[in-house]
Amino acid sequence: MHTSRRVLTLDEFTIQELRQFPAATGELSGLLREIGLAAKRINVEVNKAGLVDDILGDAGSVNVQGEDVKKLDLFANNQLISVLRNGIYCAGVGSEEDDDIIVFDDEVSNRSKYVVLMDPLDGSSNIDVNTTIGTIFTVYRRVSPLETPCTQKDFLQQGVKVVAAGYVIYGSSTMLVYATRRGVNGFTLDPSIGEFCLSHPKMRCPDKGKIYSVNYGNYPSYSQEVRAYLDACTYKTEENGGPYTMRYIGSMVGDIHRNLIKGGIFLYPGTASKPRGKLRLLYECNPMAFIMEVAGGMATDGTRRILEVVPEHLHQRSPLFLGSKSMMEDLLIKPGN
Ligand code: P6P
Repeated sequence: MHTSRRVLTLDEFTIQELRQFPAATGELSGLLREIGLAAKRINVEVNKAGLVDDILGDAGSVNVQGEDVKKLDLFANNQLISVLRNGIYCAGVGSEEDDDIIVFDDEVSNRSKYVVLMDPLDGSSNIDVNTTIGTIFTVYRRVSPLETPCTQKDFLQQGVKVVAAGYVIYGSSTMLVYATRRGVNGFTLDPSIGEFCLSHPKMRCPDKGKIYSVNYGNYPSYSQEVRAYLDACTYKTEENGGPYTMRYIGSMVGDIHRNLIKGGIFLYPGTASKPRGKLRLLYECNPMAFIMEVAGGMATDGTRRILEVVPEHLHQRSPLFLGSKSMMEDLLIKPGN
């Protein structure tokens, strides 16, 4: 089928955005294109994971989170680090897969004004069962002086300082979704030309929704307030805005992407044994919260805006509640979630 609509590629879109700001240096656009390149390489391996015996399964190591590292985790991590290190727009990386920040510390990288935080392959426990997984990235402007190596402080910034954040979702199609303060835009990978093409311009999260996403297996260990909210969702009827639908695939990129498009709320609350929950603030909660807020939604840790949390260390965790504004406001009126 011939499509008459001229579809912008990611490169064309970032350059078009750049032309809106003649004073811009083009570094952020270039950084986003580099991330897109790494995503295309990761996509090739993700799409054939079941066919290539040396890419499925555990890598035989455990990451800083105490989770079994999958071979695809390492491949994705290495691809992103390699592209960003060999590029000219990034001074260093903080990754879920590495205990400490990775400082590129060469003459060109030290002149770069951005650093990147990432979860190279989120939801990797789903790889072996062919369920949607994702890459999550966050871009910050450095606070350390240019011409010097980046430092820990460049990464331990509040989410309100995020310059750009996005994810790649490896699902029925592969999409790259990213947000700057100008908006959220989604690009679908067209395998016939090997380019991400603008398919979801100016994405907005519907103010209302009927989807709630949570791991009910942890229900007994949630706070009374969270349980009350989940009970309210479960027993919604047509008379009070329901009925709601519970959808949870155990891969936050997939769950949040669906709720971003259809409207809904995603919850990963803390529990009695893990009050800070499971998800990591800097490279999971903050990027998804930034995207959701730019799209008109809300994101909290149950008591305050996620983007205002002051990070203390690279891998700290946080409870996460985010999604449609009206659903979040229903949740927020419950004190101390
Ligand atoms: P649980 C995947 O491991 C992940 O980090 C997120 O993608 C996902 O939302 C969450 O953990 C699922 O955790 O405890 O419900 O299996």
